Amino acid sequence: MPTVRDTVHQLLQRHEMTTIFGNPGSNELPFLADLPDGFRYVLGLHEGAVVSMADGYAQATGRPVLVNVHAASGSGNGMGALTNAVAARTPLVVMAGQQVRSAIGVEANLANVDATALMRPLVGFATEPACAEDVPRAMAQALFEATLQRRPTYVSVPYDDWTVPVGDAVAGVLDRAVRRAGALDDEQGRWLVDQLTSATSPAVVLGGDVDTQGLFDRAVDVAERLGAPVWAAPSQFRLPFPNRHPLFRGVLPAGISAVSDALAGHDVVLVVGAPVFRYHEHQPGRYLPDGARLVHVTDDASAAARAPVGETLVADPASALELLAKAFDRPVGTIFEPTPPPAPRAGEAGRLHPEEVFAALRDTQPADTSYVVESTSTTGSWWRQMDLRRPGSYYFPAAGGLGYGLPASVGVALGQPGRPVVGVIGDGSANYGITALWTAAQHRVPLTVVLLRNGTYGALRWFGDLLGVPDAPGLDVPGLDFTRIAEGYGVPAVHAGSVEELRSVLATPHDGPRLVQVDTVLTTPSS
Ligand code: TZD
Ligand code: CA
Repeated sequence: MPTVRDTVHQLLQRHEMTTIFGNPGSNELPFLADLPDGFRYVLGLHEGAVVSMADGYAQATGRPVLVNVHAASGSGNGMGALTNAVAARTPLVVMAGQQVRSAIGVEANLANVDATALMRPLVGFATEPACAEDVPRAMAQALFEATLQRRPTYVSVPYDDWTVPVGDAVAGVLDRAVRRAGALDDEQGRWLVDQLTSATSPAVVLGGDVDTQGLFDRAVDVAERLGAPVWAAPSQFRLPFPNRHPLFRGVLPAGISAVSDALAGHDVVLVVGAPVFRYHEHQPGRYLPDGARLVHVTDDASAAARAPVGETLVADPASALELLAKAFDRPVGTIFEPTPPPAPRAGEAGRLHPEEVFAALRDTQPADTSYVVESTSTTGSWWRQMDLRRPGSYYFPAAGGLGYGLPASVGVALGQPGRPVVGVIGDGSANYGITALWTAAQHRVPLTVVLLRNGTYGALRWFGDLLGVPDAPGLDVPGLDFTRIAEGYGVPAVHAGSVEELRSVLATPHDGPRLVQVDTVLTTPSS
């Protein structure tokens, strides 16, 4: 008779979830016995890195991914990284081992006491099946919930469950399929089109979902038909529109009044595939400029419910954009002539300006490169210099939780073999996910990590000024040499001391991972 373990292995095979990101403990070992051929276990050395690698891999492949971590301690280590996966709406199924059923009540070592409660604020669904026979169905539910809700889920499995035989009835779950339809109905469609035909000056705001849902090119088509200016929604984790397109106005600032100021003069603001909005620095004020209506399309019911303003259609952004493309069936008014970038600002002796680093990347890396960025004081410089025109070109920690960038760049590279990946990481951020370098070395992941070393938590210096705290302790990170750290994990590394050196290193072909460290001058995110 097949066991719980055989059945779950088959379930994972049927759903193509055979690349597992994990860091196991004793509770998890019985699940890993007899893994069929074709499974790949990508070991991460810390659960934060494990979750972020899986997040990058799931985003790059557009598929749900299984994460295998240890009970309370391992799950807890992964929770910071899970905040980003929640905000990015990444379908991760986090499966943790649990002590044997009879040992949970007495709180034996490594029992995960009240396992589901531990994760509940973050995950959309958490379960510890009531009996062993229910584990395969619960795993199927967790993967369907993750996909339908687009939110991580959590399953805690007592380790004595895996070898329990299951009857025929349980195998029925293997053949299940769950499909969702999310198109607008006719009346909703008419209403949406009316909003835009009656607008005198519409503005379009696009969220990361536009890119995760494969709508990057469709969004360009619709914006060109509307002839409307386009912004990326605040706190962007993916780029939904080519950043040098003449209709692109940039990423909206992440403050309430600042958004109103940026959108002033528009009477209809169409928001697609984003929450309204993911603010950051608190700048109280009106949510919208005078005379503006907000029309919102998202398939995220929670984002629809919590928005402070506007009318929302809960539907697939794909169906709304398709409808608009049909409704505005007129000759395309805009020819995509990219706005050229300005000359990069200069640094000082031995320290490059971040703009010089980004201009070097732009000029030396292939046009379809995916960038995973976790460098927080350099966003202004980034958007001034980069020229990103392809879907899947840009990834950023969606909830602002550091420790995503380095591991996610490994996950993205593993998820899209053949497409170049560059991680752009600050000397503060790198430390939270540093162990991902080891995984990159072990799997010979083709990846360039550009490490910007300004010696400080640059963004917090800027925030300190904003909040009237110019003298906070604990903001500098001197004395870190990432070339030596990287070499220690098995990743070849160089220090580039000048623009010429940097450009020459970046233009050199390489196999596997490499790290390029460069010293940079301090900038602010907005300058
Ligand atoms: N811890 C975690 C997990 N996430 C955070 N966002 C922070 C702390 C706070 N934080 C920021 O929001 S930005 C930042 C910190 C510590 C500085 C990052 O430094 P960096 O980049 O060197 O990576 P810059 O360009 O110097 O800002
Ligand atoms: Ca820094």
